[in-house]
Amino acid sequence: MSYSHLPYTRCLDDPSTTFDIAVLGMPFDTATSYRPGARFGPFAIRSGSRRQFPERGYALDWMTNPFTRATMIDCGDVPVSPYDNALAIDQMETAYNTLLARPVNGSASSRTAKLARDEVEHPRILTLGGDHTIVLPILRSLHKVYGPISVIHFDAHVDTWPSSGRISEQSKVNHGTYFTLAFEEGLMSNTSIHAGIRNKVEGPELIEHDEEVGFELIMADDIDDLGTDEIIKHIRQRIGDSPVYLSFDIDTIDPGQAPATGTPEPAGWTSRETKRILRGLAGLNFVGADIVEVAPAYDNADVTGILAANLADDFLTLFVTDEPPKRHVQRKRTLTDEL
Ligand SMILES: [Mn+2]
Repeated sequence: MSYSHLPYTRCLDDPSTTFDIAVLGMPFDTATSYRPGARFGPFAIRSGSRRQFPERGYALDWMTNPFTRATMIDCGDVPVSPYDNALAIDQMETAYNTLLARPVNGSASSRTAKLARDEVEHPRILTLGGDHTIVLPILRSLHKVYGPISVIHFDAHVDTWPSSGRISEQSKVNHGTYFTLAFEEGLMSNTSIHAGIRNKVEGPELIEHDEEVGFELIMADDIDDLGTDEIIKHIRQRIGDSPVYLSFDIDTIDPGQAPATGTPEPAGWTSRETKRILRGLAGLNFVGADIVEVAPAYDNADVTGILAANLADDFLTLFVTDEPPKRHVQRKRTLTDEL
């Protein structure tokens, strides 16, 4: 089945169907440090989207239906090698390059042409992971079109481990090092930001390294001191007008609400808080997005798959909206009247 009942086409092989936005699965999980299983993430997210329909896609919190604002399709999954990570990363980059080079359908307003080096409008891709390593081939591909870009990285972990000291070239590339490698390859501008961080590291020097790689840090706890509005403001200021990629690790969300992931960390944000922050990011220049690290073998009653599908709808909405929605739906009576 396709994501949110979108039309499914084998668009990697067949260029005849044009689109503005594509959903693409990357079932790769052979660079994971703890619990494996995110290769089944694309399946779980599509399965979690069964109750989402484009014709009933009007979200009251957004006050819009993203599916009416652009031509969207589900392109299925990239065939990735489960035996050879270097080959798999190459396969993912080739697939992303292929879709990024397709002409847009043109039913949506121009959004990426002003950001692209060739001044041509390029499609946007929402990738369903996969472990977080998939971001490296994606950033390599986006760099060819946009040059260095910013990243908004929702995660419990910084994913900027140093790449040195690993025993082989292949072991350097994993779901904790890919941002360091992306930095070393010049794929990112120095204006990226993490949100939701709460992992333990070897020592404070790792945070200095994180800054070198180009990230500012919003800790999970910051939500208690700053609130969602200040967090939104921080992210928007950091990113400004730059082309920006949104990468969302499901472990951002507290494991009580999203247990099905490879490296769960207690004391995360709730789904409601996170969705509110996401809505506040509308209007930034998004050139792509992903949701990663969903590993359904650890799920209960599909809660993680359903949440991931719901968040994926928010990412599609971020691709097509120009500003954050008004905060409240108009009510006939206020709560104070009722007291
Ligand atoms: Mn991650």
